[in-house]
Amino acid sequence: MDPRKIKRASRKISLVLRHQPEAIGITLDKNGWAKVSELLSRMSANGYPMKREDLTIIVRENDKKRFSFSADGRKIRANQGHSIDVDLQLEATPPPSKLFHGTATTSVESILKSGLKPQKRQHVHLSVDLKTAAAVGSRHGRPVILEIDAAGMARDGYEFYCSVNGVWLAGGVPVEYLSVNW
Ligand code: HQG
Repeated sequence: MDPRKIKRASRKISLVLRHQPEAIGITLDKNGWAKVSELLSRMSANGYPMKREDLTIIVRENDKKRFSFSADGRKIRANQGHSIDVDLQLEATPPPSKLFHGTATTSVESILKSGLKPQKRQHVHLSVDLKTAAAVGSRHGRPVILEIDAAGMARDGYEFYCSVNGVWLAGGVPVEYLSVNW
């Protein structure tokens, strides 16, 4: 597969495994896994012809390591970012003392009123560094970075999870733990 096709297929797989498995007629189990054989045949039937080797390249070379195979290689799932209700069985993990969230300037007022909410996804996504947060924020417009007092939240009993591709996840961030890093 040429790099353009890999990128196109990768985007579709991200949509399918995080948000809309029905878009190509597959189902995920309660832990978010799809059968590799089913994904390959349904991707192919929906205009994304691909073989097992192509999927291996997509998983291995994805810029954000968005997908993982199961240990036996028969299943695949997205590592984070779901809007559908799946249980990734992540363990609550003590976070670094500070985490960051990049958003658009237009969302700041609302966030400072009601806190960070997961919106359509299962979790709020937090970054360990400013650079990543800025990249995430710029997807939505002119970026602003919010600093999260993760140590304070953890002390107050809030739980954090770290996805296998290094994105920190939380159920939400109340306003008192947020400051704007203009
Ligand atoms: C905002 C990408 C108003 C929030 C990235 C964000 C990430 C509020 C937007 C991953 C709000 C949701 C997730 C409130 C939150 N009022 N706006 N109270 N609370 N928001 O895309 O974090 O490339 O669902 O700031 O790298 O931008 O897809 O979340 O702007 O890791 O793998 O509501 O997606 O990864 O947007 O991005 P999103 P996100 P991938």
